[in-house]
Amino acid sequence: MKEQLEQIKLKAIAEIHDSQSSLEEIRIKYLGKKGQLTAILRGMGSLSAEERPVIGAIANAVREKIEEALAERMAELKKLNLERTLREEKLDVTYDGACSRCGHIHPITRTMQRMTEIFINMGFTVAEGPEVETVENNFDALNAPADHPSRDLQDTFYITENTLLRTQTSPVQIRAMREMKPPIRIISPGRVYRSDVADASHSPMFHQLEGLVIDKGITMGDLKGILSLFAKTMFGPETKTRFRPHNFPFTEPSAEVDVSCFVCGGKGCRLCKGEGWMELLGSGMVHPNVLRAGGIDPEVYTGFAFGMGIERAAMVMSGIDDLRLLYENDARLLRQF
Ligand code: 2NL
Repeated sequence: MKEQLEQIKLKAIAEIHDSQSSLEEIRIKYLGKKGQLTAILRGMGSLSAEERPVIGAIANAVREKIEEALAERMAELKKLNLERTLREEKLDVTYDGACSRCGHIHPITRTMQRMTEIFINMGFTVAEGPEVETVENNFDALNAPADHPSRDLQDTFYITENTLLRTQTSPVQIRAMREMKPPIRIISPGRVYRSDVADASHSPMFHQLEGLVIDKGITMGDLKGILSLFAKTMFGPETKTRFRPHNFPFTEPSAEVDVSCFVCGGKGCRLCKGEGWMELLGSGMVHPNVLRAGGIDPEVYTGFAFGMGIERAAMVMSGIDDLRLLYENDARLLRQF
């Protein structure tokens, strides 16, 4: 039995020493309820009274040795594991980050966002609508009679007899008039379409921002105040505005608004072609027929409206002289702004 115990000890210690993990399996194999050492202890009943304590002492010593070896190996494996983790998973916090080039906002989007922000700060909200519109919303409701030249002049993309690609964002305002009650203070930025051949200053798709204010007692003074404040905020506090009489079917009276050139301050330069002024937008008091088409009583309410092109403002502000450059998506151009 002594021999057996000695063998169990040597075998167990050797196994423990060689093991890379699964120490628990080894423990169970020798010291568990059905383990080899436990089996020996169980067999001790057949021993003589003199032998029993001797063998018992040896068996206990063997158990202790095995437990000791297990604890040692456990500590050793833990240390090895930690060393390996430190070696294999080390992180160099001084290493350069992966460098990816950051994109940025397109000049047209940026100009549209800037204009929108200015009007939002003046109490306007943004209204949106479909780009495929009805002829009713795009022309009829805007006081353009069936034979009005504007329908032909604005060479339009018709989808069917009654539907088209909107030529301006005014139909958004018509929809708003029908859905909201005055006071109304909205802007409608978005894409519009006209059947033009693309050149340096024309594109069959471009962007517009229109605005509409309707309430009791709105006058041309409100129009001038809002639009000159917009111009000063957009182009700088020194900016002057000039209101020239004009004619639109949807407004009466109508005015085109020029701003003093923000490059030369009005002296005349290359950008303003020696004029000192740059055309910014069209505007006017909403025509009574348009108010009626929007379900608003022109005897009770008045309003003003305006519309401006976004591309032109984006071009003068970023010094681009050909509209087509804005749509070519050439990264070499876009990266500059
Ligand atoms: C221009 C001129 C303008 C409007 C747009 C408008 C909309 C409604 C009623 C009345 Cl619902 N008017 N819009 C008014 C005046 C001018 O745009 O030259 N845009 C680039």
